[in-house]
Amino acid sequence: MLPLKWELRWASGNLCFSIQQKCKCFLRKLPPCVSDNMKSLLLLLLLAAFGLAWSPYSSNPRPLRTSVVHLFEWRWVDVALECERYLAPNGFAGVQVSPPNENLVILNPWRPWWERYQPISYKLCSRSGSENEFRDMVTRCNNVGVHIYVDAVINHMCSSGAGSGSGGICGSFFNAGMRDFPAVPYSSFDFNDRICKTASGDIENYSDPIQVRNCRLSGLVDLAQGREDVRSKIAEYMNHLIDIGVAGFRIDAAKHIWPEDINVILSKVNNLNTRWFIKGSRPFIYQEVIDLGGEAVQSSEYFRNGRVTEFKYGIQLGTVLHKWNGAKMADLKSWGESWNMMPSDKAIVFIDNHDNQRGHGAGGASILTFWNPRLYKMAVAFMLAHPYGFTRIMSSYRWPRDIQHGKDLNDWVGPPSNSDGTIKPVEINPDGTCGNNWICEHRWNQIRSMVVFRNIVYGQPITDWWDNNNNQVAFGCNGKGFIVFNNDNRNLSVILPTRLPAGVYCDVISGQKDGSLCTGTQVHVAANGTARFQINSQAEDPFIAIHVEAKL
Ligand code: AAO
Repeated sequence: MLPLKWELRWASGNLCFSIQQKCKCFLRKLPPCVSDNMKSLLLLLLLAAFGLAWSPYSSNPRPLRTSVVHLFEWRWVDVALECERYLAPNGFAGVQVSPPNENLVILNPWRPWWERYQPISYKLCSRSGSENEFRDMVTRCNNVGVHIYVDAVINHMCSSGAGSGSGGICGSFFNAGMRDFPAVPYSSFDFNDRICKTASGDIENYSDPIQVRNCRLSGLVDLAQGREDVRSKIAEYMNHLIDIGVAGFRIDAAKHIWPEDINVILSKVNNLNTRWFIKGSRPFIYQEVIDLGGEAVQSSEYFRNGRVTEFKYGIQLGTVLHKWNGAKMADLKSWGESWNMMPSDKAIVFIDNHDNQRGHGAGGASILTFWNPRLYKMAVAFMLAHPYGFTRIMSSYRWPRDIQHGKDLNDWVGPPSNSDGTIKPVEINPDGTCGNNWICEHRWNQIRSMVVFRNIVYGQPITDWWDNNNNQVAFGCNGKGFIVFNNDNRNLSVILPTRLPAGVYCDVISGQKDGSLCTGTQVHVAANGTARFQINSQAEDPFIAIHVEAKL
């Protein structure tokens, strides 16, 4: 049975409980003398009294945090600092970190990012840092209310052709040919070689669901999750992370694991650590299943275990913003399930991920990334303003792209690193941007502001949709916020109903509210709730967003 979608939160001084998106407020307008600490305490007591806890579908009952950021290839020491100095103050719910377990060191090509998807053991030891550094990060992030989600590579170990030796990043011995990983330990019995029926031993045909689960993904030795000892070893690894304080998992290559096996493994996984989480809370689970339609394996097979990646989201939204195949933003009026996407409460959504931003996985040319910042910011803003799905923001590093015949020859290049292979720190420039080739999309003002916007409008339906039947669109969030886009080649000037209380609002895209001033554009909402919006088609950021907390 699926849990009800509920939420308890403070909204403009009222304590509100919403269930299935219907909102009821009580304890109306607490006097200003009730401090924020008192409010937090009251909220916690109420949560405990109701016995409400986390589920595999909801990452975070903390009311005001709704998005996670993937800090791809960051070191644990940098993630810890980022939680404290940036993510907590700006309302991020959590961080997806790169796989923390020991992987094969690959020198040819030189330390590709994807070596981390070739496990050698479940020791917490990687280019991002040691177990002690990992523990310190989880503690410090949890202490400021930012939770850590681990990328769990549990479908396979390293490449079958990786040879043998002590080539794990922490020196663990392995013999890939013999399927021997003594540091776990796994032996040849723990792999699917006997039951895979393809000639090569690899997945050869995605129309056959059996080989997709029982054969090797790109030559990676395929664990037999149907076996009790394999299930227990994986659960032991996940429980080690949960004991440390991790809040959930991205299940890598979930498509290649039988959904029943994931279900049994998760049944062996403990509740979250009560040092930070309400007793009985379950880990937040999101499974990486690429289902664009037309293949044997379907996302819906995995819904009982938790959320699933919705890869159609970034592909379709990218196509619309590029205006390809006659697509236009006005079409987004029906954005959501009717675009052939999974139910909103099962979906984890993103504009790009670490694979498809460089041509891996699925997506193709329509995927927007930081390389195309103008459209990318619009896409991320649309995603964060729209209620569909649980949102994940990508945070990348720059690499020397070398695109030939549509393929990036440098798609393998690992994170900014020193000549000995150690990852470079994320330097923060005086203006808040990142140095050392870290892109830090999550720190771009427009994206950061929209993360806050989503927290403020969360749970509200879309209201007052408007479009010009082309690429100028606008919509409200039931009186909590309003957003307007101009992706046309002509200027926009229009008066629209917003449902916002009358007053002067700061556009949080061109600037922000700073005390009693706006650092960017001002929007005047009249007594009847309407406002004039003007957006030049050549503007660097041709969109405007206002919300109730950006009112002067
Ligand atoms: C590396 C080398 C390989 C080598 C291997 C072993 O690159 O040449 O054989 O080592 O030595 C990452 C990298 C891989 C890397 C691997 C291990 O991306 O390049 O291999 O680490 O180091 C499938 C899976 C999906 C997977 C994706 C990459 O279903 O789970 O491939 N993503 C995750 C991670 C990823 C990681 C792994 C899994 C492995 O996010 O970072 O790999 O841990 C179809 C299928 C998809 C399939 C794609 C790609 O997609 O539907 O399921 O994804 O093909 O094979 C259209 C179609 C679409 C199709 C797509 C591509 O868009 O509509 O369905 O075309 O054909």
